[in-house]
Amino acid sequence: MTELLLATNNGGKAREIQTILHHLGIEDIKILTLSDVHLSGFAVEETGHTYEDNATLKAKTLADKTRHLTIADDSGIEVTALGHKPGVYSARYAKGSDTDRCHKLLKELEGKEDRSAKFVCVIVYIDPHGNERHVFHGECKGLIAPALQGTHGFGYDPLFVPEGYHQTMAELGSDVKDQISHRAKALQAFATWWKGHKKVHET
Ligand code: ITT
Repeated sequence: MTELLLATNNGGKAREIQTILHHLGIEDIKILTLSDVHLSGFAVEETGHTYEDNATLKAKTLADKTRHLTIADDSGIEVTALGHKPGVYSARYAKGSDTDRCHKLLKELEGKEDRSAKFVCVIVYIDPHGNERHVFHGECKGLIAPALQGTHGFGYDPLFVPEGYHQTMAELGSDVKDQISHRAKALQAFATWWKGHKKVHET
C-alpha cells in the first residue's frame, strides 16, 4: 500500500478525489488528507498564473514539508463570453462564499448570449524522494445556467450544465459528476500512468 497525500483544504475536492480513485480501481493507494499529517488549514500562497504552476506550488510545498508522495489539484471555470475568466483566479473571483462567486458570475453574464464555459483541472504529482513531477489535465465543457440550481457538489456546480445534460452538476450529483468531470478526467490520466508506473517499479 502506498500513502499519497492530497494537498488541498477544499473538502469537496478531497471527497471527490478519494471517491474517483476508488471507482478507478486504484486499491493500492492509501489517501492521506492534510488533517492526517496534522496540517489542516495549511495554505500555500497561490502566486502562479497557470493551473500547473499553482498545483506544482501546492504539491511541492507539502511534499517537501512531509516527505510524502503528494498530489495537488488546481482548477477553475473558464467562461467564453468573459474572455475565459475567472479561470485560474476562480477561487478569488469574489470575496465571500461559493454562492457569492456564482452570483457575481451571473451578473457579469447578464445580457450576453454565449453561455458556454468549461471546467479545467490540473493535477500535479510529486515524489520528493525520486524528485519526480507528473502533470495530468482534464476538462469538462458545458453552459452557464440562468440561475443557481441544485445542492450537491461545491463551487460553481449550481451554475454549470455539462454538455449532454439538462441539469446542473449540483442537481446531477456525484454519481454523474464523478464520471464526467474535469477532475475525473485528470484522475483517469493519473490512474493510467500510476498503473504503468507501478508495473515498472515492480519488475
Ligand atoms: P485548494 O487550493 O486548497 O485545493 P481551492 O478551493 O482554493 O482549494 P483552487 O485554488 O484550485 O482550489 O480553486 C478552484 C476554484 O474553482 C474554486 O473556486 C472552486 O470552487 C472552483 N472549482 C474547482 N473545481 C470545481 C468543481 O468541480 N465544481 C465547482 N467548482 C469548482
